[in-house]
Amino acid sequence: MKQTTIFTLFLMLTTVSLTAQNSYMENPRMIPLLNSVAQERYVKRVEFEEGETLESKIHKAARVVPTQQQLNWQKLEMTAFIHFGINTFTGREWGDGSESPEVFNPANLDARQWVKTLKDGGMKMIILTAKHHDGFCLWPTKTTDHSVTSSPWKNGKGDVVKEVKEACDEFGMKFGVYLSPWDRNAGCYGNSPVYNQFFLDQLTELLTWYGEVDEVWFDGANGEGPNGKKQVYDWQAYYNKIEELQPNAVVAIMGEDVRWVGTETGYGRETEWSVTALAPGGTKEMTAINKKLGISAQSEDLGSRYLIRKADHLFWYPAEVDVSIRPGWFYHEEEDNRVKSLAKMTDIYFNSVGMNAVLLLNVPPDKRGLIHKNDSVRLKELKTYLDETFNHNLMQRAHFSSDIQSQTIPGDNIFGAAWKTQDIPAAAEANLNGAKTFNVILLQEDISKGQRVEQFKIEALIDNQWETITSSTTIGYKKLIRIPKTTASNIRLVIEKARDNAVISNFGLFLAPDMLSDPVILRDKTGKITIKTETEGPVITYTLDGTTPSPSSKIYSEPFMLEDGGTVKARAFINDFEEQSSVVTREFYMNKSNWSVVDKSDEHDNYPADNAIDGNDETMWHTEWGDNVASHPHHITVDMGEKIKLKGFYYTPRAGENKSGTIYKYSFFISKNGKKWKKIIDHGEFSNIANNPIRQTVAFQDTLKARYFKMVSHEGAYQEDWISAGEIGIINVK
Ligand code: FUL
Repeated sequence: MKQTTIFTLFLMLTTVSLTAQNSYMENPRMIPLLNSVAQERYVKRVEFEEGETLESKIHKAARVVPTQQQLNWQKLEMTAFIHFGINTFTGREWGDGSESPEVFNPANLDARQWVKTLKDGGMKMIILTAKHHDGFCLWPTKTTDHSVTSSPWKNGKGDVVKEVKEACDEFGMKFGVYLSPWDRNAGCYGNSPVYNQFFLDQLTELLTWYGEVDEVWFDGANGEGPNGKKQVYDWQAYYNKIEELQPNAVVAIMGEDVRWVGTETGYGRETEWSVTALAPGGTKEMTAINKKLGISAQSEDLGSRYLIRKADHLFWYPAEVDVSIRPGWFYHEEEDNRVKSLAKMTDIYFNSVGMNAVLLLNVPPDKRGLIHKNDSVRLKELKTYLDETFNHNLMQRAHFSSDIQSQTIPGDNIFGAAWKTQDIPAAAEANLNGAKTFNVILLQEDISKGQRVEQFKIEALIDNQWETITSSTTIGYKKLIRIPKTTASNIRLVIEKARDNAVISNFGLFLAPDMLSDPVILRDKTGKITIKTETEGPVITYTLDGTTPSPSSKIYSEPFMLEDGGTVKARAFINDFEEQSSVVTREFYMNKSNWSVVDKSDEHDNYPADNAIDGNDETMWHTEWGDNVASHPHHITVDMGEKIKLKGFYYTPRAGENKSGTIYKYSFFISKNGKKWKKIIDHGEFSNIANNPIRQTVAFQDTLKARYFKMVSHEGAYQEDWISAGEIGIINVK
């Protein structure tokens, strides 16, 4: 069904016939052709013929269009994720499935508060983790006892999915479900046919018990490792079931409609093609296509001409940027003060929605079953900031040159229906009706016609001189560019390179309010602390006793020493303390100036093990990599110079984009004399580190005393033989 309808080449070179209109009625996934001129469109997929020229391939690439479902989804722009479940109560990121449902008891759960808070933050859909990797179901499923039914919450009579869906309906919010294919609780996981049926039954319940579902999210995560259970998922059967029960839903990540952008940082690509050579979903056919091209959702290039030359197919497979408002996906009390700052959230908005993607922002409710105030305040601030930025389009009263105006139809955007260029390069020049000051540029392509622009620039008439003020590559559904404040009387959009005539549906100019950026707190190996802000001028105050910095706290004027570690909190102020940034907290542990590496399994010449204890996240220890290199276990043994009281340790993956060598499973030992060792953690895991490689802190059950520690790796996050580490250190008791 899905296979034969949505993937059907929909090629029409004649006027719209009755048949086409009828088939659209029957099948809403097809795009209707409304004008009576000759059209050529490929809905969601195009296949090339053997030996097809690049020119002909590019011609087709410009005509791959989204399904109606994909188009509707793209227009949502901002959507929300809710991670809630067993982990909310155990403090973990990945439960192992052995948790007792007894721990699940969100006494004050109020789904209306979630939905209202997210709506007030500008979100248009909510996707709920109906089941995460631990297998605990938030609805009273008939497939397993491992669900809300066995929990004390509402005496086993509760249903989180139902409450969220009802609240969504009440507030006019779209609704989606996250159902983890990887299940660490289900006894049948690994017995492929049995688990596939179990999973289909769960899917059926979710897609038939609650009404309309707009997005189904299939996570690709699986931490089983080479010796774990091997489940062969029947993706096609899952897709067929969704097509049958919720034909209007999009299926994301391991699904065929919406693509994972490739990181969990909140940042998309500057060149973000929705028309990709990357084949969607997890079926054998699609996996084989990607294998042949050597690409994955994480590849930098998914749609360039270079890739198209090699490709046999192209797909409409747009990006979704999933990121959490906090460091973790689930709520952890200790992260209450680590809610991302407004500056960071704004940055994420511009780098997701403004980079041709949909933002999926996770806001995890707490143990009470409520969204914490720190998160709801930040959401409101974000909404206010975006409204203040976008409410006034300085293009509104601009005049475009007459040849352009003649092609437009009045509408809700500056070009009306669209400005369709004739020949490339093409320029649209506007007189702004007096000098205007702006710092944000908005561009949109009418993607119902395809995505075509490959290179453009913006020029402005500043003091009677034309200057190029910015340039970039793709546009797609939406491109937002922030530039330094610029005052100009005329502005020009130049489409320099495109796959066909560009269809620009919006061109806007805005003035975003000034933003106070948060302080950044840094420490070097000796323990010297430096605090700075991105923007110039703010006064910074800080505290070392855990209290919140206020205007009367100590003013930061120069670097200071913090040898034994501690908590530094800082805040920036502008306008005579009238406006303040958020509070930034950094926890530092003892400095490492007396530490030395006494033993290591191996090290690459350029990345010695010493780098793991030099106090600098930017330098790393890396073991040899490539074929025939030493594999796990790798280890490092550190002498801390004296006996220290410790209550935990941390591991910081290497800095930068490349996270190769990140450790997933490890053991941790301590010793007083470097001879007799005590194993503190046996085969522990850094949950979700593959997707979110940030600092991992591990607390011990008791406070311990040791002079030496040893960390041993058992498995890498990306199934590699080698390992890497930015920093490894201990959490000391003072
Ligand atoms: C990942 C999962 O492993 C995380 O726990 C989280 O659910 C994230 C959205 O996707 O793959």
